[in-house]
Amino acid sequence: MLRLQTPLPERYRIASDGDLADMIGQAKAALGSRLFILGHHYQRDEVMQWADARGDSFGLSRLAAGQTEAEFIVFCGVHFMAESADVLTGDHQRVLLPDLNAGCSMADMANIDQVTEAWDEMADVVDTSGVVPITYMNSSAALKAFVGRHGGAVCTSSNARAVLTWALGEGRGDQVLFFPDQHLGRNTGYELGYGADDMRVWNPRLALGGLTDVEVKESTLLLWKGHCSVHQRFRPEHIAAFRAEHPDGIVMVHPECAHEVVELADLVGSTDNLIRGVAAAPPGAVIGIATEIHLVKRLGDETPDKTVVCLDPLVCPCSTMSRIDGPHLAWVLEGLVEGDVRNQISVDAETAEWARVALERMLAIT
Ligand code: CIZ
Repeated sequence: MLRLQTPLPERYRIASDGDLADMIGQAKAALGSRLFILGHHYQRDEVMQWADARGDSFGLSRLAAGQTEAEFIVFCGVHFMAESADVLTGDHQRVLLPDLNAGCSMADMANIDQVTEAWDEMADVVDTSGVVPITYMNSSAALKAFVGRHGGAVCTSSNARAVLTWALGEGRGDQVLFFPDQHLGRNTGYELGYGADDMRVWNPRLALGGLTDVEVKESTLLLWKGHCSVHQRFRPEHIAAFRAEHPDGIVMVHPECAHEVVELADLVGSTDNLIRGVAAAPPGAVIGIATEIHLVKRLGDETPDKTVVCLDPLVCPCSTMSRIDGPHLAWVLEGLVEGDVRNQISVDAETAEWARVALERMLAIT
């Protein structure tokens, strides 16, 4: 999705790291409790050092909602996260994203027009009152609102199992349309005991998702053809190479990885679960992780008694998350000090209302 970030004035572009640190530190001090900075786990250190709280996308949105005193929430994450924070915070609070180009390629793989079209096409083949739409947290507010309106819910990588169990529970649904990440959907489906024949990929570029009427009718899980560019890079060969070098090593992977990677892991978990997994590993452990590199590096730095390495030797940063940097953070904060609210992310009232319904359903389930 195209979002236009204004080029920064020259003083930010040419500023040294030290100058940027002074600008950010002074603006933060001037704003005091009016400001709360959130840092996603995938953020670079130069930004993370200023965060008042760290977390995953949903954890940070909940933290934002709990910061009722803060007038300005600066979300150092990506666009869909700032939208969720806006949905969950009060009307007196404003959420800002330091760089509007910080999107999420996976979230952009399913848009509201495509999902509405898919739903209408499905309705020609099955009774959609028995289909529960589930969207991963990593999706636009418009998609969260869509699932809210159609009796579905949001899920995160920590609670996908509980949400899918709910969706396919007695009297609720016989089928799930899951978007945008096919891998999280498939890995969770296998965890729940479904087989390959129960799950089919819905390709939004093809009529009826590229499936026959019978395939649509017979699938329990229809998995949107979307993926995370970072997690999809990990391959079984990476795990084989790590295990050859470290026979006692521990392999931890994120459920956005392909199933053939997930089935080789010792621990499969969301960002928060991976962090807990590293903390729980014995001193001296060598841990190979399949997730974003800034998080892997930070885990290594913060647990010096363990060796933490990225399973992909070519390193995989979340390039959109990395757009948030010192110059953009300084520009947004100095704007606030001057009374100029830059890059506010605002979800319209109707979308926010239905997105909140879908988020609240998730909370009620988990
Ligand atoms: O939701 C998030 O923050 C991401 C990107 C993954 C996770 O597992 O928490």
